Amino acid sequence: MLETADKKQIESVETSNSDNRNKHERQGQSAASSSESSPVVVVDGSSSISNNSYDLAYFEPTRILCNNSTHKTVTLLGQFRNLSSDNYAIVVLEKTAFAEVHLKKSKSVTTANSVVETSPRSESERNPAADDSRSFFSSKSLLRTEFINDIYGNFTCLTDAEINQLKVTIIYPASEKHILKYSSQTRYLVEETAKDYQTVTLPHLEQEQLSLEWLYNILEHRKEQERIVFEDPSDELGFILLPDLKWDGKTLEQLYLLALVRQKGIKSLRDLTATHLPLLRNIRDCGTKAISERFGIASNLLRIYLHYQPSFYHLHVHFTYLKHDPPGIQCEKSHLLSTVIENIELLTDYYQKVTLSCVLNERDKLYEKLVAAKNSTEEPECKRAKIE
Ligand code: G7M
Repeated sequence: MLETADKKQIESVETSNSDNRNKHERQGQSAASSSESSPVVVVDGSSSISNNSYDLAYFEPTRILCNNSTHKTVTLLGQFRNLSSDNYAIVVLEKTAFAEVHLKKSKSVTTANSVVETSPRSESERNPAADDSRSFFSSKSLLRTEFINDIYGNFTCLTDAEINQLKVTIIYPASEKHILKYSSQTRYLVEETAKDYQTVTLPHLEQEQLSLEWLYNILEHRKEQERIVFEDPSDELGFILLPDLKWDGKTLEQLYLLALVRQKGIKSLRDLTATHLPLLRNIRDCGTKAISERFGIASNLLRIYLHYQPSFYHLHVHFTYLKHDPPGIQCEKSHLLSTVIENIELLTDYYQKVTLSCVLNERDKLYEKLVAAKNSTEEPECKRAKIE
């Protein structure tokens, strides 16, 4: 059984990945300017599969890291037998939301034995999510009756595979840090004071953090170039706006974009002062304008925010559709851009002074270090409430 993968196996997976991570991160650093060095590939039908060939038929899952029935995602650890017996991969399978365009009556004309398409097939193959010739209400949908009781009926439905796709994210080779990040575990709320940040968090980040290679690849147009929605190339105010890894870039109902700032060295909310206000306002104004023009979604339908703690310490801003609830929008993690701007306008060093609450996984080294630092200064236990 996957769920009961024994501890020994898990330990060997993690040791093996730790070795590979070190190897990989060394390679990543030395290959910073290579266009073929990214280990992260989104398999969404539109992006190229770098120099690796991913085939789920070769994937052997060894452990379920997380099975989230709310978000309808399952995260698996395993190996691609056709790639390497040393490296491990994380595969995230996600059932996508319904696109409203597929909830209208099919534009196809149904005859006794065939379906005649009314729009060119090439477009539907390129972008099925935006293809309004496909519909759940067509002859391709087969209802199987579970039961009918009086006026109530339950059915299963086999439908047009093109509009019933899974979004698949693959991280390969996955490091120990990735495995931890993607594993379901108990999370705790921590109050990080300004002093904690200086004495614990900052030294921790200088020692270890997730590689920013994927992000520099985007900023330097080595990867995901065709996905860029908007770019301001200026050194000081510039940023790139593009679909987040969590979005397929097509299903409007799940719109999720990320603004990556051009400036290097702004790690997070903690570094922001009044000098960054023009940059933050530029991201807000140009980002919302670009989304309105490209996707027809007005600024008051967007949730624009920063994470604290983020996973990646290079400043970036999340843009998500208000009617979509992706992971990471909870109040213990998100800081609305408008509030961030307002706070800094009131007090330039607000984020250097304030105590910030954040949620950390129980096995996150930063969590262990913050707790140890608090225990050594006898911080009362009540400051760390457990989150179910
Ligand atoms: O604020 P935080 O660091 O938690 O968020 C980082 C965001 O970057 C997440 O929403 C990820 O889904 C997104 N992300 C991570 N990676 C590795 C990639 C990537 O390779 N491409 C894109 N487009 N987004 C990514």
